[in-house]
Amino acid sequence: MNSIPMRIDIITCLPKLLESFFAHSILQRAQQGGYVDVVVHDLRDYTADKHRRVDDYPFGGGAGMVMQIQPIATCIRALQAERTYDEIIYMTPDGERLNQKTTNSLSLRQNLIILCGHYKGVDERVRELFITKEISIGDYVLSGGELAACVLSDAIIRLLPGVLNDETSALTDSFQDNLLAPPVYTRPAEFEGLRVPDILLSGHEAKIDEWRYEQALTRTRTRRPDLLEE
Ligand code: 6GU
Repeated sequence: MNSIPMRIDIITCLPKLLESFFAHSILQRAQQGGYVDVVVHDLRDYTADKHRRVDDYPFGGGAGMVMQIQPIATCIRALQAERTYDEIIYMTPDGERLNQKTTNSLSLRQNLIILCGHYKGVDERVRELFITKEISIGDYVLSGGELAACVLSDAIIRLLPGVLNDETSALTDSFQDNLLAPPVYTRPAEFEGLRVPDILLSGHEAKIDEWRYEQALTRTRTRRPDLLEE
């Protein structure tokens, strides 16, 4: 290990949902390898309410419950007493849509808080007082911000140097350079008459790179022309 692990604190009313996600695969290895510390906080541990409630009816009436400011404020302030946070992120469908540029930039930060929204969302004053960034993972509504927090954390953590076995592999992902990734093949070289493109078997590195770049361009042009316009 050569540097301080990145720290991600996730605040949620469904801690179990997140714990199982981080207990597996690359995310588990990233934590065991000392690249990241993910700490999940149960909002109910921070409420002053004797029934451990973290939500209440909306002022002015209407459907759905609203997450109260008190437990969130208490939790965030307890965390801020321990370290300085670069961003306090609120996962919400009305946030800015997540893309690779944002995950790249967040992967360079040291300490992050991610707050998961639920029900009809959080009391607006939470956003005013604490939140520095609001992120959505797409134009559809999830039942809670937990899955979105997992998506965001995964996208960030895999970019931390050393987390992926092959360090160059995150650099050739789709969306780095605003291009989709080119097609890939592995053995066998022929399956039911379908052959791998000859160029990939040629051993000619420069030609292969060129082919991949052209494939990436074609694929982006046909599937996601919007990426080329950016
Ligand atoms: Cl961040 N939260 C919820 N509840 N739904 C979403 C989302 C977030 N992003 C897309 N849909």
